[in-house]
Amino acid sequence: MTEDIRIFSYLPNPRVWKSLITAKLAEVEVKVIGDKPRNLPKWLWDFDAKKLEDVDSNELTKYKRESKRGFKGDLYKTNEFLDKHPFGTVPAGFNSDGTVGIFESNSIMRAVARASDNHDLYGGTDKLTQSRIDSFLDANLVFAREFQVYVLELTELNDYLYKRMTSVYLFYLDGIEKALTDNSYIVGNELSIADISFVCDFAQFLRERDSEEIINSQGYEIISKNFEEEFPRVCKHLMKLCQKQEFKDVMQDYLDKALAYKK
Ligand SMILES: N[C@@H](CCC(=O)N[C@@H](CS)C(=O)NCC(=O)O)C(=O)O
Repeated sequence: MTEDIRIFSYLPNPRVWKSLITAKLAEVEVKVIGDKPRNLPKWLWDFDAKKLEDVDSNELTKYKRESKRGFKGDLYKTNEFLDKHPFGTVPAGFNSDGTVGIFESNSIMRAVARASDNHDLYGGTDKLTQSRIDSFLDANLVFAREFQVYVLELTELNDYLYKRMTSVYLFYLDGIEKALTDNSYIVGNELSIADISFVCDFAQFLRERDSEEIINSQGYEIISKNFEEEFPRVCKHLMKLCQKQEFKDVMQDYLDKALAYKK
């Protein structure tokens, strides 16, 4: 079976899980190509991504680019890749023949949802519901970008970064808690890609609990320390979604340790 969407990324990657969970629920074919994070500098980033050992060594210098975010040193990206992915990031999504690049994990997930015959996960045919889902996806990206910086700087925290992350966390979770007051899902009473995106990004954030010692050694507390008590609806929602088979199949035991956290 040919794929509807192809994704190149380091793996495992919660940003890719958004698309994989959506694909399972909406019966879409997604092909994922990638390798462990530390091995991605040894790949040529392209629609037909391949290991550098399979590329003519005389060609390599023309693909060499300085990494910008989340990687150190050089990466190897084709001009075609950068044409389709002007920000040069992974996960990098493509349509089935590689003529269109789709970047930003929420947008790749949306492309997967749109590729399905069944649009229930993305508001069905109701344009306003689709727009409301988009609103949550935007709010989620702001949160995700902020904690990407926090995670990358985790061994060199400072008051500015820590306070900023704390306020973004409280702002975002407060909104999700309110959204869940009268609804069983983030948008209304049906599962949508807003829930999928929330679970994948927030699960990644909760893994700050694995770094408690590093955070404490710099004189700070983990930001999610009181998550269960402060945001009971969000917590219940996260647990409920993680128990769904499609989420479990993709995320496996990723959250077990963070959710078993004892203060
Ligand atoms: N908000 C983006 C984040 C993507 C991103 O920042 N990717 C980084 C790795 S974590 C990257 O590909 N960096 C490439 C580089 O350093 O050149 C998403 O959700 O897809």
